[in-house]
Amino acid sequence: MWTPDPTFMQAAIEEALKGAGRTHPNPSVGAAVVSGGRIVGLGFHEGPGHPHAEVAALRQAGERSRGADLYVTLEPCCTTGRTGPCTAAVIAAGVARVAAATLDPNPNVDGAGVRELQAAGIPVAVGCLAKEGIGVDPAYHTFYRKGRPHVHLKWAQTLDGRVVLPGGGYITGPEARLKVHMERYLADAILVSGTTVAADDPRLTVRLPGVSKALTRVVLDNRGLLTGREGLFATAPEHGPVWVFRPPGSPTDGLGSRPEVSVIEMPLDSDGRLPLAEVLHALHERGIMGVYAEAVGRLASAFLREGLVDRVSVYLAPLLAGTTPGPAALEGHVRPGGGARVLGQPRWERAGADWVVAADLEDSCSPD
Ligand code: AOF
Ligand code: ZN
Repeated sequence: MWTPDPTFMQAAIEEALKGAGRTHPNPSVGAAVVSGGRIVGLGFHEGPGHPHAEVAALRQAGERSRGADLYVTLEPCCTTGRTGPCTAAVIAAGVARVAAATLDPNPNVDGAGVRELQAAGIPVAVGCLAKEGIGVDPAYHTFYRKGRPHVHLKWAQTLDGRVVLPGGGYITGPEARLKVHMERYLADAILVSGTTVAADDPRLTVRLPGVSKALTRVVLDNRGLLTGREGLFATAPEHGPVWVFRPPGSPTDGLGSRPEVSVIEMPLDSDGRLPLAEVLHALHERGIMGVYAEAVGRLASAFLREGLVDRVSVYLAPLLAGTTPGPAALEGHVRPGGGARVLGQPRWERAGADWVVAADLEDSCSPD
């Protein structure tokens, strides 16, 4: 074991973030090659089929890789997928030592990459800025470590906790809405309730200047309300598929005739709700790693109560709504036996006139 310098791992983390949101199903990874106390190569993974971060950084460093330290946000892979194993590239480049922020939770790697490097006589330190390393791509880690997708629960509310304005319309301003689109971009799927689709008719697309991304749109249609004529269906397939979860024998049909629309039938639980753990299991099986759940009321509370939320972002607008027709931000217990939930280490951030409070919940993926 050797003691890596967190400054260089931080540089690798910043490099990794350049690929965030576009590497699925691969992780976002960054690497820095350090020689003589300074960075001589940087690289990040741009997505499936592109070189891995280590290979990109070693290429940039060239001959200076020999005898250098390699900092990487994820354990180097030892497998051949769309590209060759990084371990072989690291050994061939003559790297002296390797620092990885975390192990690669992919069961094909998960420590085997470290062992391979060690067997070649390269000291490997794992755990430098581990929490931050996981934070580069929390969805990837949650997907493998918890066997379900990472769930980022988001809602926007007035200062009096209302999520619908008396006259309708957006609660937050344009800066906050831009941030929501950036958060959608980082996910693989957006999840909403059928009630939200019926009430707001949202498109659930990523709308960022110069950027497009097809996301899976997941609708939990407990009551079988959707008809297929909602705006959401008109945007498919360019904006991604639509997956509708609903109980068997729903009152409306006609959703299943288009290739981009899938209906996943699931019996309701004893409370008349779609079982969320099973929904997430179905998403996991279909390869969804990160879910952006735009939910309020009973659905948002149920996600919290069942311990299925990894990150929560509350968008807080300086408005007072008074009596409104919609639900409160949360309805129902947020812990199994009732009681409040404390959001540890909340991050408060301004977005125009609004505030965004974000926190990672304590039952989310812990460092290796
Ligand atoms: C790394 N560095 O930058 C990435 C890694 O199909 P491939 O060849 O791209 O391999 C994909 C797997 O490689 C992926 O499932 C994960 O285990 C690892 N990703 N590993 O050393 C990288 N992106
Ligand atoms: Zn690799």
